[in-house]
Amino acid sequence: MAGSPAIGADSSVVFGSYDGSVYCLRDVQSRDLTPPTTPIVNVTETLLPLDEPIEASWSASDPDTMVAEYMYAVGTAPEETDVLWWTSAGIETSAVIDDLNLVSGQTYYVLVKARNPSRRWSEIGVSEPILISSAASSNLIGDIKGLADNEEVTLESKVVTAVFSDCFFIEETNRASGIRCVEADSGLAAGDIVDINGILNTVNGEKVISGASHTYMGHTDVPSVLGLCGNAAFSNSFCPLGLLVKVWGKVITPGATCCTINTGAGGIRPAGEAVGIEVWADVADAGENATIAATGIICREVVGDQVVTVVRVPETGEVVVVD
Ligand SMILES: [Ca+2]
Repeated sequence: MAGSPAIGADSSVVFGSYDGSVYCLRDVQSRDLTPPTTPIVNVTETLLPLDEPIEASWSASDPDTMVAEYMYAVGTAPEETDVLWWTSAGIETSAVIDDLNLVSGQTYYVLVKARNPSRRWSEIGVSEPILISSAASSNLIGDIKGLADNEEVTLESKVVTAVFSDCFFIEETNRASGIRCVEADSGLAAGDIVDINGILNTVNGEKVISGASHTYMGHTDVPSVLGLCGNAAFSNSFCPLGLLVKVWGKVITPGATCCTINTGAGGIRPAGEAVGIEVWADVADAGENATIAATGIICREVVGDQVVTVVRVPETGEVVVVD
């Protein structure tokens, strides 16, 4: 013989001959011409937080022989292997599939096929769709505000800082970040602790949770008011929108329920934004050039056809004429 014989699939013996041919000897009776059953594929979670591995398990059988190997793959459709190409699991019937570049909001499928000792491959079994959610991956308002619009988001144990008829605002107790929850007539009060679910959106340049629903969890103190001076209200590096703040400024345009103040930031903002900050409150006492201190939520609102930065003063807030 020209070379050592090799043991092939289904116990065949393969060897080369000096006549140039390759011979394969096999017990014809042992050949299993029918493939294993199509694997049943299960995943532990169909709504999976971003950065968590996919945990899948499967089963198949071959009534004539046995399953000699499983392979699994991951794709963005039941027939795709575009995320993870076929990977051998040996005869293991589960895997923790890690290090995939999964994208929140995208749906993925785990595909599994089985072969018997005669190298007959089964049909491909496909899992339920797995939706990747970013919601549970962070409970920080600042992280949530960094997500793309239209994501479903969930936040737990946040403190309500102000309540209005059309919405309310929640904040971290360390005042790092706050956000508007668009739910009318919530019945909540400042200091309530809530869990929130809704859809992240950008409205007037402000990240908000639209279609918000809340679960009341308890009551605590409202976080201390954050003082915002001058340009801080328009900061690019720190987003104050949604926080309970105190601003000081000189009244430029007086009014009964709304006045515009110059906080010292000065000038007309780029992109045609209005000068200064509007204060929405009972400000009838604040005449032109009076200096006021207003405590409320800093946010964005449309006034006329212009988006302006507003401090909305809730009933629990206040406006003080300083000078
Ligand atoms: Ca078979």
